[in-house]
Amino acid sequence: MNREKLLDQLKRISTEGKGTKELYGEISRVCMDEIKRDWSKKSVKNAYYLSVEFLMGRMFFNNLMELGVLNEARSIFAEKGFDLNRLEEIEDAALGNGGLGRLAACYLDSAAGIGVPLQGYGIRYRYGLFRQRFENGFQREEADDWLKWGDPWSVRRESEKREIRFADMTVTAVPYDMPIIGKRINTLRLFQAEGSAEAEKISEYLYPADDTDEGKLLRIRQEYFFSAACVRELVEEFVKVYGSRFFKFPEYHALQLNDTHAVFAAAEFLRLLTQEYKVAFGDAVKIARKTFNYTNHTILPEALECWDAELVARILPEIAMILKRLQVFASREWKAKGCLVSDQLDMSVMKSGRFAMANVAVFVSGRINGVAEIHTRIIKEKLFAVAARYYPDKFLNITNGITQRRWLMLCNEELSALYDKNFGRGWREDLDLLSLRDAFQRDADVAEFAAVKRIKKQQLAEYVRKREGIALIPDAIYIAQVKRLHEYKRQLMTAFAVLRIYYDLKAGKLPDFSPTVFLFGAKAASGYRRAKAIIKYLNAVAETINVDEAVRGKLQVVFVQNYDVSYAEKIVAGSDVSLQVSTAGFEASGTGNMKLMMNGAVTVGTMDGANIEIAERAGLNNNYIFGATVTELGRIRNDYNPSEIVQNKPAVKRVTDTLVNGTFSDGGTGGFAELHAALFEGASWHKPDHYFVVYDLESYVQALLAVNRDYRNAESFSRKQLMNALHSAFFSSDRAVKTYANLVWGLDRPQ
Ligand code: 26Q
Repeated sequence: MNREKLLDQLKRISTEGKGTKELYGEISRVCMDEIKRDWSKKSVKNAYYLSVEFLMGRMFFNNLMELGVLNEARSIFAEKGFDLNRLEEIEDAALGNGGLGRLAACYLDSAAGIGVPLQGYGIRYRYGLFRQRFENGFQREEADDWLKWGDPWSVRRESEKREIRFADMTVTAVPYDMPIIGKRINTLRLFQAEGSAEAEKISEYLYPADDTDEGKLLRIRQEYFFSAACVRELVEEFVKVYGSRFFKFPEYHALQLNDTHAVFAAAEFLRLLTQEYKVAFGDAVKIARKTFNYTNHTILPEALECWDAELVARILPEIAMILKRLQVFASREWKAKGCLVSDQLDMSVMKSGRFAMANVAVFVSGRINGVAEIHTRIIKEKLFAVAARYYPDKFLNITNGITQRRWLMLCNEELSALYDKNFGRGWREDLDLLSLRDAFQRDADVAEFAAVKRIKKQQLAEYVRKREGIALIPDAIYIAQVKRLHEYKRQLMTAFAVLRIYYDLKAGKLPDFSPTVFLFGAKAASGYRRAKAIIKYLNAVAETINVDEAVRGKLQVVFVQNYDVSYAEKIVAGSDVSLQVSTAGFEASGTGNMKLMMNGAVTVGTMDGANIEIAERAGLNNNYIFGATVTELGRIRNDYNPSEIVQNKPAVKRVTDTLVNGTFSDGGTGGFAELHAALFEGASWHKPDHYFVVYDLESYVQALLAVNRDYRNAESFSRKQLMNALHSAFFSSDRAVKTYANLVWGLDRPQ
């Protein structure tokens, strides 16, 4: 990379009479010209990350940072009278819903950063995740027209397009390549669907749900579309060089299936090999097992994909045939292993007329991983218990990670500079250096850290003022719960806890209460009624508290609109406390918890997902763990009766009653009553309070009050925060990607 030349080119850009969009395009294009010169050729062996979601966020600042010109570019354009921060207006590339999509982005970033040849394959949606605003406290969704800013960071590869055939139409898959910059420049290849109006629908919208049980034709088309485009490309390129010596294929390719959303890739692979290249079915399966690997991200039954076999057969007859043949093949293998009939049924590829995509993934994959210790244990002992008995060597854990480049270096330049001063710059590539030296733990160091946190809090407050027009209480404890809205994540429980605190404050029961701001950010899937009702409820609670003179300056609740990657960058840097309060056993890992930890927030959380590993590494005394464990919930589940609890605990009843006693209005939608019914009567197939909100509420309130008490001793609280930041190395996605490279992709030798 010729940095000097790039800087020279940047200096030559004139800002005269140009708007944000124009300058964005121009600066990006100058960078792209330089990148194109260095864009890495594929390695001998490559790993491929297949995902329907890549939640990249804003590319601009990250790319300039990776090119090593961000600070200089800021000065260059400041001199010309243009504040580069104005480009913060630019929309994020939000081609993902939440955790799973952002994880894919972090892994691409880390792989490039540490020199692992990992290429991403996905869909170039015309519209990403909807933009959210609140109207009277209700969520309103607007189309995310991210391309209105142009797409200067992609290159269309016209000559590499391919035809993808469905029974009822043929679709052209046109690749767009985005450079992923680091030690290597890898590629994120996103396919756009072109052809008839029907064909183009395939890449029009991202499915805006982070779980669903609906068998949707369009979703199947999307999944097959990009999976097939990817596999066809890899197989055809391979054949050009090696002919049909497919047993060599795994020597050059490792494919990672980001949940079951890309499992059609394996089916297409089997179809191609057996039908177009006449490989025997058994051999094809053998090769697939050395090529494909599967990461499971959720155990929620409603998120486990099962596609109606007839439906699949209607648009993809050959794929349906292949899956049926796989079922026959699998049965034979199981019989030979002496599997019980009930076990065979459990592992079946096809069950009651539906394809169980997770079972397909388990059968055809060489390696299967969960995303945190507890989650891997649960998939091995529950979800895939039978398969784990017959194929124990397939399963392993790889706890998730996040990239410190975006989630520390980019979003917290101040903390990064402080680390540079004390540790030298080496920590940027090896976060372990932060915890090796005890030196950075003197009182003076804690004070310096606290000073940085104060600055980040002010910046966050300023950002919220600009975006929401709300002034946060300065110097309050900033407590954040930012993540997708889902019942199992229990934002409703936080609303109840906040109400409890509010009532106690008003009653004078909390005389030494330190001023506190609760910050929420969350989008609800458009069809998820109860999630939307929770948003309305939280906004109603906020409205009541924020206008009450009795708690002014003491307690504030702010629900920000359109929480996205760019918003997250401000919130993770400027928060004191991270809320990670999912029902034990439900959050596979969580990654927001890691981002907040890395920036020195303490966690108030349950023993769930990666929280357990966070508390283990940062120290239990530096975090606030509360609530029922998986074991405890297992024990009480059958006899659990939330109505009994509220009968004995008037303070709990008082807050849950506000859903139905007119304290707050849901605008006549019935949404609040529905939430109440879900808690005390049950909803859909769930028993009352399926997520144990009522059960854990009391200990949650106590944990929040403990934080509040501890915060009074500013020095010792800052020290807890710093201990979290310094021990976050394990949660770097550099570590996670290295583990995949070594244990899964066979990329342990330098390529
Ligand atoms: C499936 C079928 C049809 C339509 C949509 C879907 C669908 C879409 C998205 C199912 C699931 C998802 C997303 C799941 C997800 O984000 N899981 C999260 O993954 C993170 C990364 O591993 C974990 O940290 C989180 O704990 C987990 O919830």
